[in-house]
Amino acid sequence: MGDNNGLPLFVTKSAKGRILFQLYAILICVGVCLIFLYRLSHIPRREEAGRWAWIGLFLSELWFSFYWFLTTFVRLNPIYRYTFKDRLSLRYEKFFPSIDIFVCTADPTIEPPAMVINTVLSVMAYDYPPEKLSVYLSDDGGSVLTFYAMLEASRFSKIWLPFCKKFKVEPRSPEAYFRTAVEPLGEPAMAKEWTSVKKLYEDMKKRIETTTKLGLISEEIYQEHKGFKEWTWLASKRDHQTILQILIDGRDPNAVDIEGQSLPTLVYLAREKRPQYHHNFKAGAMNALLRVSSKISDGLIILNVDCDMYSNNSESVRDAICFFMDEEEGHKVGFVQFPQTFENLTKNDVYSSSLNVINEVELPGLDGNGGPCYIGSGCFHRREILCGKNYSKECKVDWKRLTKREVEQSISVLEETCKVLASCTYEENTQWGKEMGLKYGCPVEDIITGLAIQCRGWRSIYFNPKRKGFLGVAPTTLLQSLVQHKRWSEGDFQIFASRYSPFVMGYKKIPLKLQFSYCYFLLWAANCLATLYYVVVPSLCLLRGISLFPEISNSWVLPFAFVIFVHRAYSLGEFVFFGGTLQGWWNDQRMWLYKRMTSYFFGFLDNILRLLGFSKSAFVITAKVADDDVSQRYKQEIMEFGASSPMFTILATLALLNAFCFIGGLMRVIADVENLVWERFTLQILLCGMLIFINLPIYQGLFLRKDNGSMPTSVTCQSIMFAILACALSLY
Ligand SMILES: *[C@@H]1O[C@H](CO)[C@@H](O)[C@H](O)[C@H]1NC(C)=O
Ligand SMILES: CC(=O)N[C@H]1CO[C@H](CO)[C@@H](O)[C@@H]1O
Repeated sequence: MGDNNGLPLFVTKSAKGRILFQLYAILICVGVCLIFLYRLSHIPRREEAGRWAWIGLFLSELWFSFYWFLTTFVRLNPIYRYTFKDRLSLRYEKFFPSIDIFVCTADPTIEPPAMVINTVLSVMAYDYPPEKLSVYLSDDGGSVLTFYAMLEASRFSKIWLPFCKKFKVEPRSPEAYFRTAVEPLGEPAMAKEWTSVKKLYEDMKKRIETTTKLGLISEEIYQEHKGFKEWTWLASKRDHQTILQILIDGRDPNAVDIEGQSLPTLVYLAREKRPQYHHNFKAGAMNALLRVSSKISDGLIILNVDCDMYSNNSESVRDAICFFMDEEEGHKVGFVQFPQTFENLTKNDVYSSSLNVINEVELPGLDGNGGPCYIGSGCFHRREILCGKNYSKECKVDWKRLTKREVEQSISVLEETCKVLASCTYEENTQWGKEMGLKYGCPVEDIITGLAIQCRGWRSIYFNPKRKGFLGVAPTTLLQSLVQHKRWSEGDFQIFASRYSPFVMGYKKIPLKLQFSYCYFLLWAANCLATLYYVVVPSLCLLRGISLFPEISNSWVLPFAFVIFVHRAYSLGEFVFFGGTLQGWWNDQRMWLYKRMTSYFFGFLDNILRLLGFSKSAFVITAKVADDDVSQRYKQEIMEFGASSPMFTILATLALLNAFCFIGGLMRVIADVENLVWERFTLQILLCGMLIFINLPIYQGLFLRKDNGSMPTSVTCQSIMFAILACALSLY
């Protein structure tokens, strides 16, 4: 049998219906031009009221059109990738590269150890030769509880890995598997084994959760592993020595599972932390892992996953190396990015956390325009590329010729040599954080790291299989979601306004169309001003009796109606085509608005403040556990307020403001109905009415709901005051 040499290991396909999309784009373009024509030819004269409001509206529309141009640009040429794992296996099964998997966690209260080890176990159980697999956990919380959980996981893996093979378990996170799986029928012996493993898992989980709740390690457990001694001198999570424990040494012939098969290497690392040294957040942790792993297993490929993103597909590694090992294209590939997908979404996805449109349309679009960005989790890199290597044509790797470097040292010597690599001072006067490893100095370090790799000449690949490779936990409250987006948009905009901007760093290094596509994401925050303007000014003008749109009987209404209708219809079509519901789309529209009015606004503001030298950007982790009450409401898709936050004050104020303006405006046109005043205000009334309609959950939260998730009284009072004040100011 031939090994079908010459056939590629992956194919790339273009999206269908591109002509239709181009047609849509041209139509919108024409509509927008007509709107501009109207705006320019109807500017109110100097002495008329509303001249400035008009000009402001025009500027907002200019911004929207520019941003629409970016979104369209991203969508022009989406591509989709498909792999051939059978060909890979035939050709290379014996020559697979070694893989190091990095899992990062930062705080045992926000990221419970029981969840972390489920991720760890799921990646240990990849369908891949175990001697070529190493799993590293970086614990920036320096928590003995996480270490204890890892110790438990290292023991449980000896049962779990053979169990996965025997029962063809999918997904391989025990929690996710046992949550839905039912006991297999058939042989009683099999059923018995299945039940006993389930029981073992549940016992382990209970032990970990009890210990976590207690917050300390019992004397009994303390004696079980020498590693616990490290915590005897631990001052605090911000001030401690490096803790490095190799829990399973894959080279050790005695490290086998219950069936006698070898096990992947498993390492726990809490890098050194000292108050006088900046730790550089996750980028710092990743760089420490890069150095430590280079001494222990030195895997050629590196996968990094967030601790809440378990592997949902045991073949993802094989998928990824199809790209790296392809004979024609593989040597150009720098990294392979999987999408971020979530398991605990509700049907209509009330906070629009699914990222479906980004995952299914925009990232394939980026891939078509030159390569997706690196989004921090679920990404496979080649080690040397992550460490700063430039692309050249001679970079072709002969995977069959690669010899594995053997590490001779004993485990304790190895642990000692590696500790130095994770110390605070190691990076002083080196290129780490600059030319090597992940870059420092930005809250979204992943984006600039990916961009830098592309600028060094490497191609990146976006791979979005039907069955998702990694599943995480989506935010379950409105505030979490808004804060998360604030962080993203702020960091993105910070990149745009720095020397890492794709137009500066990528100049002549990546295609212009990719530079523009990056900007689509980097300019999220900049949308806030135009949106806020559109939400506030037309409504206030309605209250005051200033018309800003053409009369309903005027034919200039047509371009407005056409653009709004076609644009939204396209958005709805796209959303539903990729598995959304109608209600889900409506929720998505609402979140679109809320993000722009709050997250992006604060992200933008913080950037401006930072540029002026005021505040420093701080990294907030989003909580991944929720109490019962909150998750109950989440399941019922009731919007969660419940905390006082300036974000909510803004949302509530604007919702009330629109309600007041709507009532005021209606009264005005009804009073003057015989003069056909309503004709001049129809579009403004519609806009205002639409905003009220989309804000219904806010009015409920303000006035109707009595549960803990309703709007706090302080927010209600403040927002009523502000809204009345704004209306009064605009009237007088
Ligand atoms: C996760 O994997 C399971 C099978 O193991 C599959 O049924 C499910 O569809 C996957 N989830 C996603 C979101 O792809
Ligand atoms: C961490 C978290 O909030 N998980 C929730 C995800 O959603 C499911 C139901 O959809 C809940 O049961 C989990 O508690």
